[in-house]
Amino acid sequence: MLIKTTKASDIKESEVCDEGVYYSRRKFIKQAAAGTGLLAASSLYLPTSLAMSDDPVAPAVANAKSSPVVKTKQNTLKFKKTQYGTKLKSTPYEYITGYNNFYELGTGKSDPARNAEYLKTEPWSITVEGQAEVTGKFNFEDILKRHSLQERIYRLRCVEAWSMVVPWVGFPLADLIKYFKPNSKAKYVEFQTLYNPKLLPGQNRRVLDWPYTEALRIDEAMNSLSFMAVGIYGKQILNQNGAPIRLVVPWKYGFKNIKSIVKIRFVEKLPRTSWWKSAPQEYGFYANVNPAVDHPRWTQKRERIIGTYRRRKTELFNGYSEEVASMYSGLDLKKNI
Ligand SMILES: Nc1nc2c(c(=O)[nH]1)N[C@H]1C(S)=C(S)[C@@H](COP(=O)(O)O)O[C@H]1N2
Ligand SMILES: [Mo]
Repeated sequence: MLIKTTKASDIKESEVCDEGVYYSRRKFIKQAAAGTGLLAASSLYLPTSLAMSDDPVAPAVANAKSSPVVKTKQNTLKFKKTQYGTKLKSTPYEYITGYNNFYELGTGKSDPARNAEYLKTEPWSITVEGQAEVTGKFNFEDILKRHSLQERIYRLRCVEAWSMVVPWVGFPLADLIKYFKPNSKAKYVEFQTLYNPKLLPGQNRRVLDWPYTEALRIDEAMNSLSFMAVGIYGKQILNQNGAPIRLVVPWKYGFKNIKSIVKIRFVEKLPRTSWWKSAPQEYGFYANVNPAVDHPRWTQKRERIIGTYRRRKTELFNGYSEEVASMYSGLDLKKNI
């Protein structure tokens, strides 16, 4: 019998980047896309960089360093540490702020950092509408004042099969929602990003049906993991990451984590969210991270770890099953993507 012993220091096989497999998968995507005329259409979809650029990571970070990623008025935040994610290894700041998806600031991974200065976040307000006792327009500062800030280190898994670990600073979404006192008709919470093509020039192209819209079931929104982030690494969140306030739902694919929020609506009917609307067979409403459900054009079993040459196995609910699985006990996760 062959007995294999592994030391804790050994790198897991699943974490080693298999360049051959990775590039051939991309080549396949390119060829398949070219053959069906999908290449042109693919600029409308999320995976443009995955399908079309040769090394999205290196150039993104090189560009980020020469662009104004650090705002002149980037305040340090006061926050308390928590137990969330203390065992995870956070992705370096340059990658978190230099490798982004924020299509309103461009569809390339380094575009949001380069175009960050277009967006002005002062003043900022959030309009709250719908099935709630407290509605109206609220200054961002007034909202912020009601919450004490905490740090949570969460995994972020993009539907494009890459991942990061981000030390967010913010407050629980449940605390924000409680203030507005939603009524029993509030089955979903919808969020909208600012619509202003001058401040978000990517909105001059109809890549998506702007404004970017996302939503959660009310129980998902009230889950203890759901978080509103206003900072990263203890500093005010930069525009490319969704300043001044963005959603973080770590068990779902990245696109649910809507940035630069100006509107929150409590609604009875299932809202039509942006990516779901644009390609429903590829991006569902739930968008729960699930290695057993492949994207129609690539596998979701593994993910590239941004800032390293490693890959890891994707985990169901991005590793947060304990906190969230019970919300989906009656749901067929293969059908409800
Ligand atoms: N308004 C808006 N929010 C958005 C996006 C976007 O294009 N516009 N991209 C989403 C996607 S696909 C991902 S993976 C995350 C990326 O967040 P990060 O750039 O802070 O890592 O933001 C999400 N939120
Ligand atoms: Mo994403």
